[in-house]
Amino acid sequence: MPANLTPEYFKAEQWYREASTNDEKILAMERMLAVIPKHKGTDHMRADLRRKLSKLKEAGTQKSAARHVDVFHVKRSGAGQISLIGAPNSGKSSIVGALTNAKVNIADFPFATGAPVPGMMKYEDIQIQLVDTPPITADFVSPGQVGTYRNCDLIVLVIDLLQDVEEQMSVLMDFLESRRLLIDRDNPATDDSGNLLGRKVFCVCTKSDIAENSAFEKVQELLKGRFDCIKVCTRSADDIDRLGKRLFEKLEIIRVYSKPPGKKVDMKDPFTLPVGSTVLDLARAIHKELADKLRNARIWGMGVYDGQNCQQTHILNDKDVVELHFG
Ligand SMILES: Nc1nc2c(ncn2[C@@H]2O[C@H](COP(=O)(O)OP(=O)(O)OP(=O)(O)O)[C@@H](O)[C@H]2O)c(=O)[nH]1
Ligand SMILES: [Mg+2]
Repeated sequence: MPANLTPEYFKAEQWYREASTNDEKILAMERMLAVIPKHKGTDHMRADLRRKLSKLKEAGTQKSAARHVDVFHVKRSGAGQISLIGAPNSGKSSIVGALTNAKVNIADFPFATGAPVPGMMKYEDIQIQLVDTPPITADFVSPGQVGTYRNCDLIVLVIDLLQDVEEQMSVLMDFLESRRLLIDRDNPATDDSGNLLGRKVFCVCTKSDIAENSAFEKVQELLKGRFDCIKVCTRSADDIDRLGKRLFEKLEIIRVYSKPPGKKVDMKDPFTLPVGSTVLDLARAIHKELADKLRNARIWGMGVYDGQNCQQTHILNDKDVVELHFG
């Protein structure tokens, strides 16, 4: 009996083929099993997939002596990690080069970048990590590249306004969707440990200095408000400043300055926490065990009067100064 495999299945199979880590292979194979048509013609295939999946899971629990270096796993640094995705020549390296000190290769030919290149962007008093990546096309994705996106906090979709925007959007969205890198609020995909597979996405359109405005309008139309989108010229200092600020906002983090009771606040080295974090979350970030002894806090900042006494559940704002009191 024919297996009648679907395009969705083939995409999951491609995800499996290009996965370089055991965890990513497990995710892809689970997806293959979830979307494979279930009838007599696929009985053998499904049994085979289940066998391979349990082998992968077994291998995942054993400590492997021979560790291979995965160039697509970029060690996190700073207050957040942002990875770029885009077509060849779309301006990814130009963005990372303009915002960070990374030694990127900017070139007027496609496939100039062959491996991820991280760099640090200074935003006011914190550092944010940006990761330049090789391009993605309909026919080519570097093996292991999916891992770079799985590891980050925010994916920046780079769209070149001089190339066919519909084609770029379709290739990139297809990649993100089929690897479960998009957040589905109604049905959030997670791994076995409950970690979310989807990532936040922000869209940056390049070459606004020479492109027609209609290209940007087309991108907005295609996005249908799904993600925010801005257009930039990567050679304009004003645009680059504006982009840095938007990237910080899109990470959805706050900076909080801890002040020891009776002492001056150190405004140099803030803690960074997700938006929505409470006084208790801050205490946990500072010291897990001390957090149990947290009594209350005094806060200077937005929405409170200076030195206001606040409970553990009080939600902090960006740039709050917090004095924690332990009992
Ligand atoms: N006019 C103009 N040119 C740009 C802009 N951004 C990038 N470029 C040019 O576009 C070309 C490609 O830029 P890169 O940053 O190397 O593109 P990439 O996406 O890293 O390319 P790959 O590594 O091959 O995927 C270079 O010649 C850049 O100078 C822009 O905003 N305006
Ligand atoms: Mg590049």
